[in-house]
Amino acid sequence: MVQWTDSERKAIQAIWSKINKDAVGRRALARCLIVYPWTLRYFGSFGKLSDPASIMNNAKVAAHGKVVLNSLGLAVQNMDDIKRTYATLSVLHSEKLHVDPDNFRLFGDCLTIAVASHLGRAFTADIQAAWQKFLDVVISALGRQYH
Ligand code: HNI
Repeated sequence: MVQWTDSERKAIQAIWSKINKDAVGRRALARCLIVYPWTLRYFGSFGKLSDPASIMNNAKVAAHGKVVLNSLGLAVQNMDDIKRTYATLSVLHSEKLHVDPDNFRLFGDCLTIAVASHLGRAFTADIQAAWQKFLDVVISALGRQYH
């Protein structure tokens, strides 16, 4: 099981309480779709995503970014059991959505950039260290049911 220090727990809770989840979710997902365009293939039902502006302004991207951030909120609330928190979601991404798990890391990088630009100077290196550890655990849990 992953061990968390008190300061790591505090850092994750602090990040979570400070960010605007809807804005960060939308920006992170939009950035992922723009920077790594092969990820667009999973969102064929989202309508027009043909250029950066339409991706940024797509209401379904915004709604889905919110869904993903709400889901990450569950991990924040269950830091000691992230693996089980994401067991069903991992099966869904693997068996139904057929999302290549490498994309979780790419999305994670976009999320870190969105969080960093939202928090500015408050996103210090030690806060980032805790955040990266948290993301690693999330990404590993989401990839667990792949075989
Ligand atoms: Ni993901 C649906 C959570 C990364 C493609 N995804 C979901 C849902 C949640 C979720 C929650 C809704 C499930 C349901 O309806 O029961 N996704 C997460 C999380 C991460 C993540 C927490 C990473 C931190 N998903 C990704 C990535 C991709 C992705 C990186 C593809 C590049 N996800 C999808 C697709 C759907 C989806 C596609 C279905 C969307 C829809 O509405 O049709």
